[in-house]
Amino acid sequence: MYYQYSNKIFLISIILIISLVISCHEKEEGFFVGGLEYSFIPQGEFLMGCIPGDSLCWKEELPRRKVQIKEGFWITSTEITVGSFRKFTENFNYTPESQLKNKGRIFQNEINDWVWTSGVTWKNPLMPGLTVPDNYPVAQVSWKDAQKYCECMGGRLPTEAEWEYAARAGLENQLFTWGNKWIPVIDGVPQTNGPDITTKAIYSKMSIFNDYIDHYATYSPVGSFPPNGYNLYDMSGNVWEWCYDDFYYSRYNYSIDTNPPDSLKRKSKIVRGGTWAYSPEQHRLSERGVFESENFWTASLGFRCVIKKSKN
Ligand SMILES: [Ca+2]
Ligand SMILES: [Ca+2]
Repeated sequence: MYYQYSNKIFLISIILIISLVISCHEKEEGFFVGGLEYSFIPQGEFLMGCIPGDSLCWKEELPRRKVQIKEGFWITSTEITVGSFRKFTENFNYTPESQLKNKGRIFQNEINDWVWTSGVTWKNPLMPGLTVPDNYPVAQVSWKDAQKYCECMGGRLPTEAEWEYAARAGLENQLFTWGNKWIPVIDGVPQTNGPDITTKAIYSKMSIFNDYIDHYATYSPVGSFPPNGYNLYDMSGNVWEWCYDDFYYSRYNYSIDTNPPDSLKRKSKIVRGGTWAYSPEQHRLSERGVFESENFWTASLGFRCVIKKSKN
């Protein structure tokens, strides 16, 4: 009797595991994982860091140097969406940290600062009780949440070098994904979901691209603006994106084997790409944001994933 019962448990477990794998790795036309498309980025090399003449270049974006990407890789064409992230939490019985702690970080215009607020989670990223549709980028996710999702999909977060290489798409000496002009408009078409006039109408303290209107005060559905040359959407704006790498203040000047000074040691991670919120200059392709690697998530921060596999 016990033996039969054990066998039944075993069979049900196997079926559950198989169905989890299928639901996590559902294949559609092209290369899709978790319901999201991945684009192939070929191997190559590029110049990483500030372009010449960038007056807003921070010290930690230097020295500009040649970096080799020795193997091609696949990267999510869009930011990870609310819908895909929800399926991941259901399929893997995973509870994101914002949900566990029932709090998130949002901008409060009155005090011109970001504050932890209860009832704000990845399900309600902007205010308690307000959900966002499934095709919007997931935010209020910690580095651990993001890396866990990517691992489930068979990958990991992009390294900082992979991220910048993919974002530049072979274009050298470019300040932004759309070119070098501070107005993100080409032929009348808005090029990024950045802080704009519609954002300013809600958050008057935020700085915006001058006279820019993209019609999204906060998030936009992923893929709402033109892609770069690698078919990647929202490498500029919408939400900032976690990278795999640790951050040291002058990491570019230290080899991985070198211990930075104590004052520079922080448990921090790199974020890239700028957001819908606050600061236009953070959209520069070489801009390196930094947030705590533990116990941190915020309304303007999401991610995408890298999967290493051959092109064919
Ligand atoms: Ca906007
Ligand atoms: Ca983005």
